[in-house]
Amino acid sequence: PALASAAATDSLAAEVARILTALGAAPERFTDGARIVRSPIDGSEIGRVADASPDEVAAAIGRARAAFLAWRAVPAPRRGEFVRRLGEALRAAKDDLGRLVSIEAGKIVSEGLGEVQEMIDICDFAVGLSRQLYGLTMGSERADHRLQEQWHPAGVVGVISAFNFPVAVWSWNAALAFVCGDSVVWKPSEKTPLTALAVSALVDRVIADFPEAPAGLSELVLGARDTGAALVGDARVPVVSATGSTAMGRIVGRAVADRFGRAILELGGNNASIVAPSADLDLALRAIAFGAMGTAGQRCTTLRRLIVHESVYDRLVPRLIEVYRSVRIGDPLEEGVLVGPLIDAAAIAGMEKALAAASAAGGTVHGGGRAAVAGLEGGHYVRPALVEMPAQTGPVIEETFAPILYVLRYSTFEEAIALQNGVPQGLSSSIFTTDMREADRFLSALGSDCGIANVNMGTSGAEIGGAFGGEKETGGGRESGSDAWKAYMRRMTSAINYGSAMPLAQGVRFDV
Ligand code: UN1
Repeated sequence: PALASAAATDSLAAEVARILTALGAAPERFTDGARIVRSPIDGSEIGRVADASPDEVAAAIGRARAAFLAWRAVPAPRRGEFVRRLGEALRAAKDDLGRLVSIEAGKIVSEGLGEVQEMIDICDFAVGLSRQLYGLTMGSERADHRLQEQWHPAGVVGVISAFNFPVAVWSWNAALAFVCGDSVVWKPSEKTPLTALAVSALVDRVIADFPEAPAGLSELVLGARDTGAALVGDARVPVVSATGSTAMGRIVGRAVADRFGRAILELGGNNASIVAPSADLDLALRAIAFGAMGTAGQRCTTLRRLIVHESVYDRLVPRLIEVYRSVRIGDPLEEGVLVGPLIDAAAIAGMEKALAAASAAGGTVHGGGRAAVAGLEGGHYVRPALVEMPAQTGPVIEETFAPILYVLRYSTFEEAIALQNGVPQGLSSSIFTTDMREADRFLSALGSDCGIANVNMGTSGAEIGGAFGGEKETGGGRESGSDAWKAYMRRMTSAINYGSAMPLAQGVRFDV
């Protein structure tokens, strides 16, 4: 085992260096610095990076601000052409970048590639959007008057992203921001700076080849809390989009509000699926397995609570426990493995703590515990856990970023909805049913209180075309598709008088 892990160590670091170099990152950016980057696959060192000091963050914002002043004057469809080229560059880099995501974040290969596909998809969306930044015209109450609104670029957009989608979350924000005429300063998770360096090198090449794109259009600042605080506190950044924990969002939201900036918050989820009496259980089983164990339970959309009708409980839950027992855990780069490592040792500790609390609250735990993977002893592997809970208490109402699925029983639909909505978070939800009335009731104003509510699907794996985000402690922000772009622009309302009289609104008289 000692030899095997030494070999794995060499090969991961070497592969990371090859990919970063191929994508155009300067070697000193990923080999020099005080912060050691490790792969969760085997715990080996795969790079070293330097944190940006507050002064360096301020300088990056200054460059982004100058870039914004030029970029806002470039016609939106030309800005779309820039994003089209970014999408092309991502297509060309998909295999390399996807692999790097897998090595740095520990995702299985298919999910690493899927994450890059999500970046390509949002670029395509943004290209079309660049010709559809529509405002409205409204009928004026005054004769010979016209009312209209326009959407103008907002300025520098700050993006703070998490380790679990180390590159896609940047792209949902950046692709929209670029077509909206904004520049972007990105503070990625300190756990995944290498994928950020790769994307940043790729964008820099697209910028260099695009005559109207100013240097500073896309800035990267590496580091942890202090780096983020310098970005969030700077009044030259009118929009801050932050993805991560509710605790982080509370700090960011307050700091941005304090200077009257706009925060787009995408925070914790505690997503539930309801399995109704009429559900297609074979379909539900597969969807639940992906929702709860995919990305080793480390998506904000991960299925964390399963609310099962008492009439199907004994037909579904034992089968699910069997799937949990047989799922392949191990090296995410290996074909056939479905559950890779957690991001670090702290994540394992968090999972163990939640399982202990669940047991103490009367839960029956199936699975859980560390998983030994031969040759990868330094990695952070666990067995996914399914916990049958007597009630929605203790750790069930918290988000633990690990593969734990709490299972609850219900008897009436109202009870199921109350359980589904009975947590502080409000990101994603779903129902498995073939009863049309029940499905639509779940989607109605009286049903799920989440930003995302699916039918006969799991809670995760959203497409980019819809607005992504959720309510309550999830933060209320929306990113990605639909009209989420409006948060990256400022709205201007104009009244235009094309007559020679000067009537006042509301019939007010002011005759001088
Ligand atoms: C996240 O975990 O922060 O819907 C985002 C999904 C993905 C995005 C997850 N498209 O699961």
